[in-house]
Formats: sequence, C-alpha cells, structure tokens
Amino acid sequence: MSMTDVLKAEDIKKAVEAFTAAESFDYKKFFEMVGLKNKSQEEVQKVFRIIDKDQSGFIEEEELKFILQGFLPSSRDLSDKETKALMAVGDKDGDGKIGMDEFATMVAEL
Ligand SMILES: [Ca+2]
Repeated sequence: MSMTDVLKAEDIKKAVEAFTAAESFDYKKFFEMVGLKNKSQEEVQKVFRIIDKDQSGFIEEEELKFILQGFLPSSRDLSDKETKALMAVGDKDGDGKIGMDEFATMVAEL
C-alpha cells in the first residue's frame, strides 16, 4: 500500500513543497492540497494506516513528527512545535495519540 494508490503523486509533491519552510506546516491546507478532502472513508483509512507505521491503530507523537514522510519519503520532519500543535488539534479525547476516528474527524473538518 502506498499513498499514491489513494492520492496523486503530483498533488503530494506540490503540497510537500508548499510547506518546506520551518514552522510553516498548516495541516488543513496540506490535507486539502494532497487531495484528502472528499475522499471516501475507506480511502482516508488507508492513508491513516500508512501514517500509523507500527500499525498500533493510533498515530503517536513519534509518528506524527514524520507524517510528511508518510506522504513523500524525501519530506522534512515536523518540528517539535508543529508536532505538538498538530497533536493538540487531532487528539480530541486527550489520550496523547490520534486514533482512526480522530483522524477521520480532522479530514471531515476540512
Ligand atoms: Ca502508531
């Protein structure tokens, strides 16, 4: 399974390039640019499973930091500040990680 099974490689490349500057990451814009908006529940779940590298069923902070590499391997890491900000938005129930439902909610709110 690869991101390009669900999303267009060209869109991913453009989105990653838009946020190369330090501290510039905006998940709403990024998710929109890669084409996550209007994807089916099944497609969103596929994307989640790729980001959830250890297949724990959750995106932990360690995985969130490398979320961009999940889309494109040559991407940068998120800074600690960006990672924490994104976790704060996504982790609705406050357990310190993002579950499949929470991820789907983030996408649904685009
Ligand atoms: Ca995980």
